[in-house]
Amino acid sequence: MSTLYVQNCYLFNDTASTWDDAEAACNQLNAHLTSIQTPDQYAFLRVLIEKATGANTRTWVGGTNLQDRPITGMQNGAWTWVDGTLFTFTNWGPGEPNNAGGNEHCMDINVRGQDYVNDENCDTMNAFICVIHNP
Ligand SMILES: [Ca+2]
Ligand SMILES: [Ca+2]
Repeated sequence: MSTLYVQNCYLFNDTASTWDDAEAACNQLNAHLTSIQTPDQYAFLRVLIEKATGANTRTWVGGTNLQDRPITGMQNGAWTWVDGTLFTFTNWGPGEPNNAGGNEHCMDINVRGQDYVNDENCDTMNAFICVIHNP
C-alpha cells in the first residue's frame, strides 16, 4: 500500500524482515525506511499501518544508532535517520531507548500494538515502511 503525504510517498510492506533487509528492499525502490519528522506524520504512519493490516502492526522505521552495533556493551550512541534527514525525534516510549542487552540499535513502532516507539534488536522480523521524498 502506498500513500502520498506532504509530498512524500510512503510504502507499507508487511513482509517480515530484519531492519537491514527492510532498508535494502526500500533501496530497490530508490527509497529508504521512513524517518519521523513530526507528531502529525507519526500519527499518519500509524493510520497507514492500520489501514493496510487492520491492526497496529509492529513496523520498522528508519531510526538507527548503527555505531553501537560492533560493541557488545551498554553503549547507546546518537540516533540518525537512514534517509539522511536531521534526527530531532523525542517521542520515544517510556524508558526507551533502553538498548536492552546492549543490542538494540534499530527503531520500531507499535510495539505490542501500542502507541509506542522503541529501540529493538535489528534482527527482529517486522513489517516496514519506506519513504520516497518528493517523488
Ligand atoms: Ca543501541
Ligand atoms: Ca528497547
